[in-house]
Amino acid sequence: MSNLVYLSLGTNLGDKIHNLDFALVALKKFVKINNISSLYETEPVNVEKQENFINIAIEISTHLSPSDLLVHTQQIEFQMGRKESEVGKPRTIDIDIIFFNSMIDKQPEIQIPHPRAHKRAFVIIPIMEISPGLIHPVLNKSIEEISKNLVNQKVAKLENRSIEKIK
Ligand code: PH2
Ligand code: MG
Ligand code: MG
Repeated sequence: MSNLVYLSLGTNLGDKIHNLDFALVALKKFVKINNISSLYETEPVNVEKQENFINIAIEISTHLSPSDLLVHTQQIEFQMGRKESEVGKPRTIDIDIIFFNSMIDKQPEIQIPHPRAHKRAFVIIPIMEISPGLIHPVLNKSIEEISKNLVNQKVAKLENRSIEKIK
């Protein structure tokens, strides 16, 4: 059975649009990408002063399990120069699994839905663009409803830029 999964991608180091492009090309080799949000410029949340991020959300279909998908996304992160020690540091790419069907799974190594997603406009606003009616399986609220609590976080849609290679 194919799984419907939402991923959040973020970058705030180097050529950010190139980084997103590179990650999407890599992802496309093992999952089907159904939809890609616009690019959003976002202020860094919960990290010491650093450059703004560009964040996007994508919807994918995959036969992979959550843990196998995580292995693949982490491989891309490491291939793109991520180091284990980089928690809270600027990064070329961060790929987070946000929703996996309507699964609820709280293991130490992988938590679905992503436990902080609903508090972060940089995750929710891009997902809202591609799937506003999607229901958060823990909160039992739509993404659109959740977004109403996040109005004071700065998230700016980049109107005239997009990911060229994939779209
Ligand atoms: N990722 C973080 C911490 N803070 N802030 C923004 N704006 N975008 C991110 O992707 C982001 C963040 C940890 O993964
Ligand atoms: Mg993250
Ligand atoms: Mg991550």
